[in-house]
Amino acid sequence: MANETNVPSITNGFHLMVDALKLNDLETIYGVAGIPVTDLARLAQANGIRYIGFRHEQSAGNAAAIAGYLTRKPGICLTVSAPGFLNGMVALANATTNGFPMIQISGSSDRATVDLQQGDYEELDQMNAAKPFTKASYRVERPEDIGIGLARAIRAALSGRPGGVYLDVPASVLGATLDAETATRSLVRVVDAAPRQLPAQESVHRALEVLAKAERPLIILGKGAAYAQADADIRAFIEETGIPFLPMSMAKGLLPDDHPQSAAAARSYALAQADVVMLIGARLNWLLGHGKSPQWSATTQFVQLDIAATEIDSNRAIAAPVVGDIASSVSALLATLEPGQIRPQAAWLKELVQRKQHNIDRMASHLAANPDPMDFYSALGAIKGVLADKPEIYVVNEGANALDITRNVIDMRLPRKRLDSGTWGVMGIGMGYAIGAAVVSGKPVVAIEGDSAFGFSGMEIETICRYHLPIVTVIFNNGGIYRGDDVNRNGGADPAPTVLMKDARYEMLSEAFGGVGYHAVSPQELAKALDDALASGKPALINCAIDPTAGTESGHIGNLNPQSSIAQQK
Ligand code: OXT
Ligand code: ADP
Ligand code: MG
Repeated sequence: MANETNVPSITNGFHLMVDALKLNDLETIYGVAGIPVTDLARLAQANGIRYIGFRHEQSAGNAAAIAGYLTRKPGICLTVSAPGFLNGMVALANATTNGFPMIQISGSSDRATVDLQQGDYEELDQMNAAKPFTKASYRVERPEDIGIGLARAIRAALSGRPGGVYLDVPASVLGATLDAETATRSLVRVVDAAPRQLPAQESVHRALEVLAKAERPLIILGKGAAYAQADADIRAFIEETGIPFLPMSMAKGLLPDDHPQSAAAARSYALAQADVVMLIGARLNWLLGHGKSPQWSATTQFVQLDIAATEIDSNRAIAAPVVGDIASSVSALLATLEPGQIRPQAAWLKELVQRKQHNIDRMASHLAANPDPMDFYSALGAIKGVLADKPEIYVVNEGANALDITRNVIDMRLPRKRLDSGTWGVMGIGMGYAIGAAVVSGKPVVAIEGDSAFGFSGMEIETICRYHLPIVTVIFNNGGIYRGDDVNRNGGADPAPTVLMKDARYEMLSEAFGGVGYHAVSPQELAKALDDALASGKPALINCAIDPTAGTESGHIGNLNPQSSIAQQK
């Protein structure tokens, strides 16, 4: 547009990027400022985008990723070049692995110098470095391509199976000027970034026919089902068919954990004995033993609902694939289902109830024991009591024992409230996920962290305090990775590889930044601290002293941990 003196008004890449983000309703950036994106962060903030500044790009990326999962809009992470880019990459790769929509935008150094490897400041061919870890990796080389570049990134992140996308923006492009009219015309508002994908009707009939023949059917709900936000239809299908369901960890709460059809407390029995299993947004990966022996029967038949056609037959033959988006697929199944068409055998339901009761009794006795020092169960019993009437609270969770035992003890009653280590079993998501969840929802978050797990993102306590976020971090301090009692096998003074500082006063970290710190050595102290912290709505950290001998090596996945004969002899 021409101004009054008829000189075209000028804009630049910084402004265009901000305009492009706003045009697509991307209202929050999670990042770390520095050359060449400092002014981008400033300008975004000045123009009404919320900018959350982190201490490390990995946490910024994790916050963006979980924001993407919760909102179904790509979370935006902003980083500087080479090392900042790489720090964010772990989160971007993790987002891709988990199917969370996220876009990492990184500034980059001078193209000509980088490509001739002439040693630029923070030199790296970032676009190509990102390719193996992302759904898509693009570079914008001209300011007038910022709009289309962001549009491509949004569509790639959201359509089909969601994932992480990298968008490279060289410093020269950010600073480059162009006339405002060309700039405005270059912007793209993405229409229907994740179009519905209707399943073929014959696939719906086939799935129902396979389920109708089942005597011992089981539905497994994964985080794809949670992401789909088709909560009411999924529940209706499960309740109308009467099929027992097993939630994967981030699908807990899609139906409440205390729902009578939940088979969570009879997990291995349900997997081994089911004759037809319907996977809804869950991959047959390591978390499900690849669908193979010894966890599974060789004769089990599968129905699988997934948006990614290539997921079908990934590990086992799938008798009835339903390829489509879960909301459309479940709605088609419900519309096609005839009354009484699917009926699990009464004996199957009875067996599951008995199995569940056995494990529930075992859990109850763990929870009733009140050892001194606290073990994971007694600490979690206290937390369970406090959270019982607060289903809206997000639970972020990582660690080994701290992860596995929390998953089983803390019931979830609302969808998408449990956020955890996910498909990679990764440590380091804790504070980033907690911040992302608090920022997008404004709701309180309780992050239940192993002491090792916490260390990967612990400095973000400062970020939590700086933004006054309602996050209570609970550290299960057993003085180590898995346990705190291992010994140096050469008898020297150095601690063993898995040992951390036993009496670390993590609560002082919170106090250092103006948050509240608590040190809890009994379930009563823990419950009171958590109650008080949640009531205050302020950032807090509760350091829980856990018996260093309470955990097991690798938590519930010790079977995946190769052990050397040398270690066993000692
Ligand atoms: O089937 P059965 O009959 O056995 O019954 C099951 C359920 O039905 C039953 N159950 C219940 N009973 C009663 N009531 C209720 N409500 C109930 N609910 C369930 O309980 C049993 C067991 O249930 P579960 O656990 O679901 O069943 P199972 O068969 O074990 O499930 C298999 C899995 C695989 C699905 C499940 O175990 C699972 O989801 N596991 C996830 C495991 C995982 O991801 N672990 C994290 C990685 S471990 C390791 O890699 C770590 N590292 C290395 C590292 C990583 N990861 N990342 C990076 C970047 N660097 C390094 C590190 C450093 S962990 C770690 C730190 C550890 O130290 P911390 O200090 O942080 O933590 P602590 O261990 O606390 O010290
Ligand atoms: P979990 O770890 O909970 O078992 P996974 O991450 O392994 O879950 O699997 C999630 C699956 O859900 C992926 O295969 C992904 O393609 C699929 N998915 C994600 N979103 C949708 C959707 N909206 N519709 C259909 N499938 C989806
Ligand atoms: Mg520990």
